[in-house]
Amino acid sequence: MKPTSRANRFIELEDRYGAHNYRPLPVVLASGKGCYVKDVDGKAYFDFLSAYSAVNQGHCHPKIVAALKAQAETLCLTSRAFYNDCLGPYEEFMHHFFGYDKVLPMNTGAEGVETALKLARKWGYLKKGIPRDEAIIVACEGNFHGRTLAAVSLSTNPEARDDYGPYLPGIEVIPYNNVEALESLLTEKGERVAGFLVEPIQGEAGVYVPDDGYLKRCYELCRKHNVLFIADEVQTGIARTGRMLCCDHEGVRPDIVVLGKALSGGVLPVSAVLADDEVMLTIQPGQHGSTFGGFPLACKVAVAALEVVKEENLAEKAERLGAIFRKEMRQIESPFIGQVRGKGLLNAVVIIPHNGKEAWDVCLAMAENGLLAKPTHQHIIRFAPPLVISEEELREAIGIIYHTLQSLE
Ligand code: IF1
Repeated sequence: MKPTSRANRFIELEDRYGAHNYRPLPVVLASGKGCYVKDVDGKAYFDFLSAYSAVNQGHCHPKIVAALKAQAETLCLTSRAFYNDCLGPYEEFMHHFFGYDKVLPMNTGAEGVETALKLARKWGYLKKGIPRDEAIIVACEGNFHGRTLAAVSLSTNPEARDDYGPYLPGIEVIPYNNVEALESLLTEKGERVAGFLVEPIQGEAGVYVPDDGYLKRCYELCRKHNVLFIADEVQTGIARTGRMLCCDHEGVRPDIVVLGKALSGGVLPVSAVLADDEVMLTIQPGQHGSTFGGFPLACKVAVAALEVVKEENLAEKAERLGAIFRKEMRQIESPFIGQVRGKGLLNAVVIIPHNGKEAWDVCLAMAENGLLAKPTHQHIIRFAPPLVISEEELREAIGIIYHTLQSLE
């Protein structure tokens, strides 16, 4: 896949003037609509990354963009030094939508995770009675919770973590999808553990779906040891996996939920932490905050984004189309296809190297044929289209994947 000279201009600019902390596919995008994006040469692609599940509602959803425009012309930012007429209604909306007493608004997913960890520590000291500065946060191997120093301190991925030390103390990392590991840790140190932080499906690890019942049993262990169960639903939430929250699949109601990405439909960085009063009210005025968190623009956009999810039945759609996607992918006979896994429209295919080609080459060839997806961990491709994709479009996209794999054999 060779970028055109027009595309190359933009690639060279990023290369020359931008930090080199990414290695994008050589595609330069200029517009998007629903499940499609177009590059600077006008070529259209299915977007099967959805900005890592931030654009579940599709690119430039008219209702969300309308909310953005209207509020942008009215009032964008006040800071939290004053009240504004968007935040309260948004918080009430969130209360009814997700069923938690309160919401704490932030911007990025990583900030949401930071907030959840700070809340857990506060609660640990003020309510659980953990001796000061001795609280433990438990996380899982293979996790991805963002790029801040706390998130990096939790990470077991050398690429994300190395040479950013010294790391945050008070962290224990246990294997994912292993109830016994949590049980023995809590039996040994439970009195000092404030929270157990977990992704209901590990996205970055390669869409690793834990066994049925894992979340439920972990939740019960947390209850038994008076530990907060903290779900990082930044990627799995907002209908992506076929339920509003991925934890809903197991009937688990986390003590703290972190949301981000598609909470705004990908229009602005909007994140949120949900909890009940017993936890949320441990943070008092002046003890946490953000200049932009809960800004009027974000509040209006988030309400519109969540209404779209409900109005267009995106959770049911993700469930139904996801089942079709996995069934069809498993039927493809190709030496490249290993395991196919996922929930709803958060899916991954393990790519077995063949003919000297690996996942990156498959992604380049798919891009050539009009479908964008990104490899993770060299041998896995994540397939996560916007949830507004129709069954017909999904089947067309599967056709592109199929023909691409055939052409590489
Ligand atoms: C990047 C991965 C996905 C997340 C969970 C918190 C955050 C994320 C479960 C932080 C962010 C992103 C960030 C993006 C790539 C991406 C990613 F491959 F790195 F792991 F989606 F799978 N919790 N995930 O997945 O949210 O602060 O970014 O808003 O390039 O870092 P953020």
